Formats: sequence, structure tokens, C-alpha cells
Amino acid sequence: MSDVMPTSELPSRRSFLRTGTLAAVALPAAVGAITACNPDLAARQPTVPDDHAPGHDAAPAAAGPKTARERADEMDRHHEAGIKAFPAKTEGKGNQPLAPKMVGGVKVFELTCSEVQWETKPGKRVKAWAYNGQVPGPQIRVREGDRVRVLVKNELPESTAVHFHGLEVPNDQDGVPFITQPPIKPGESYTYEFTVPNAGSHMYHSHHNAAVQVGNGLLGAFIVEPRDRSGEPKVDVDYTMILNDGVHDFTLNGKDFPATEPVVCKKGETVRVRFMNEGMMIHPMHLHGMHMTVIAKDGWPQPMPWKCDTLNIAPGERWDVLIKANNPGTWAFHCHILSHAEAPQGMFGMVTVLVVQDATTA
Ligand SMILES: [Cu+2]
Repeated sequence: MSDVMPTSELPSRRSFLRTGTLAAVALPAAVGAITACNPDLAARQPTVPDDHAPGHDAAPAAAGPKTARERADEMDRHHEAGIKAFPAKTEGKGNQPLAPKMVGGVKVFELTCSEVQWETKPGKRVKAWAYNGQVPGPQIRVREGDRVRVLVKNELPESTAVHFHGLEVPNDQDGVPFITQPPIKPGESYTYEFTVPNAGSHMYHSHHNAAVQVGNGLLGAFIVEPRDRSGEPKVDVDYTMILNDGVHDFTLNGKDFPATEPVVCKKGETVRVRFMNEGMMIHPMHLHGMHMTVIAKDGWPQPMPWKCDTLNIAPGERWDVLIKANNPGTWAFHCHILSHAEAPQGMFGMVTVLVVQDATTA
């Protein structure tokens, strides 16, 4: 089941930190451009004219209000610091593959819901409600037709339930309290079991007090590979990107820029991105430098693949795209509702990069 995912899913921050690839190789265009525009402040200050505040030159730099140039330099320092910190190391990583236990031909997954402290960006720890201590919860990946059992243990201070979003399961496995099952009370466990009916990029999440519980982190990817793989694209990187916008602010896979994870590939490779929106807002995800070819919506193949560079991901939606990585460099990849991505203090939230390594940098 795992021949598509493991090597490509996680070419991540860890390998960057080990090799220094991003700092040394992948980001020179971005960082170099910033640093080139921002050499030593003190050396330039007396001689650089201030176009935005004519006449300010008479005021001493150390006293009185800051000049426009000083304010610009201060803002630019914050922006540069954020870029240079990327990809920032934080404690905890969500969306990690969850290996099932095989019991009599059934793939058994165990999910424990509990409260944890989750670091979304360096130094920022928030209360989270997590499956198996991860935000997003661990990635469940199975094949169409598999028999699956999901054991849910609730260690939260309130009831919960798990809905398998996008899966066309029998009604009594749909995970909606008082419609299809009783709530799973604190301290209780509950078992779901079904034969996986339809392939695609799906999700699982709480369906009880969900605006709070999903916002707190009770969500994860449920990816179903088709039984017949003849129509599947051949990809080198298969990357799941889960968007959220609850109490943890704007996050990609549970992390806030600069702690988000770069998507990394080599020139000529094909990257599959599975966007999933677990938040309550729309997020038009925009890739610089290359287009995306949309191949599936909510797990269903598109009748005809189509191209875009900005793809709106509405709450609950999953969109699968392919990116032919033919343009080397480090490319910004972010939500284009700009208040979800950038502030005077620099970039934050739903920002990452696509790194396309060419032969000289790989
Ligand atoms: Cu957004």
C-alpha cells in the first residue's frame, strides 16, 4: 500500500536541517535578493536619500521620529528574518503515516483523542486536541476495497465522534452523533468498521462540536488508493497539504510559517499535491513559477484535467493537482488571501515554498 507515499511524502524539513540544502542551495535566489537590498544599515543611513519624507535629513537619526527609510529597513529586517528562519524547526509533526495492525485480514487503526500542547511556530505553543498526539492526525492510507477498522479512544474532556469525510460508507459508520451513533463520551471508546468504498483524497475529522474540535486539531487525511491503478498518474513526490484556520491561526499541516514544510523535488519530476481544507474559510492556494494541473476534486477524477496557478480550496474540499517541476528555483507557494500569509512583520501562516532543484544544486 505504501509504494507511492513514503519516500516522497517526507523529503522534509529534517533532511533540510541535515544537509543545509535550503539555506545553502535552495533559497539563494530569495534570500540573496533580500540581503542584496539590505546591506549594513548604519553604513548607508547618512547618505541614502529618503524619497518618502523630503526634508527629514535635517533630523538626527538617533532622536525624534523614525524616517521612512528607517521604518522600511526595520520592516524589511522582520521579513528577512522570517525567510531566513524557514523552515523553522518545531516540536511535533503531524500527518505521519499510521501503520495498521492486520487482524484477520482487517486493517486496524487506533486513534486516541487527547489534549496536547502543539508548537505551531518556534516558541508558540497552543492547546490542541489531537489524534495520537499529532496535528493533523496521522495519515491513514488504504486501498479501495480494504476492510478497515478504526478504534477511537476519547481522552478529551468532552464527547466526540469521527466522520470519514468523502467516504461513501454505510450509514451507521458515518460518525454523526444522534444521526448515526451516540457520541463517544469522555473515557469511552468506539469502533468503526467498513469496507473502503471509493478511492481518492479524503479526510477524517470530528463531527461533534466540530467548529471547536476540528479547529483544535481533530482532523487528518484518509487517502484511498484505487484498486485499479492504471489511471493513476506517475509521480515522484506525493504531498498532502492540509489547510486549517481555527484557534491555531492559519496553518499548513498544523504549522505556521516559518515552521511550515517546503515541498521539494528535482527538476523534471512530477509533484502531486493533495490539498485538503479542514478550516472554515476559503483559501486560494497560489504557486509561483509553474502551473498546476487539476486532476481530481473530492477524490473524483476530473473529466478533463485543467490548468491553473491559483486554486481555491473551500472548506471540506479536496483538490488533487500535478505540478511538472520544470522551472528550477525556490518558489513561493501560499494562500492568496494575503491576510492569511503576510503582515508588516513578515510572512506568516499559509506560506511555504516549492523547491525545484536542478542538477547543480541537487
Ligand atoms: Cu487563506
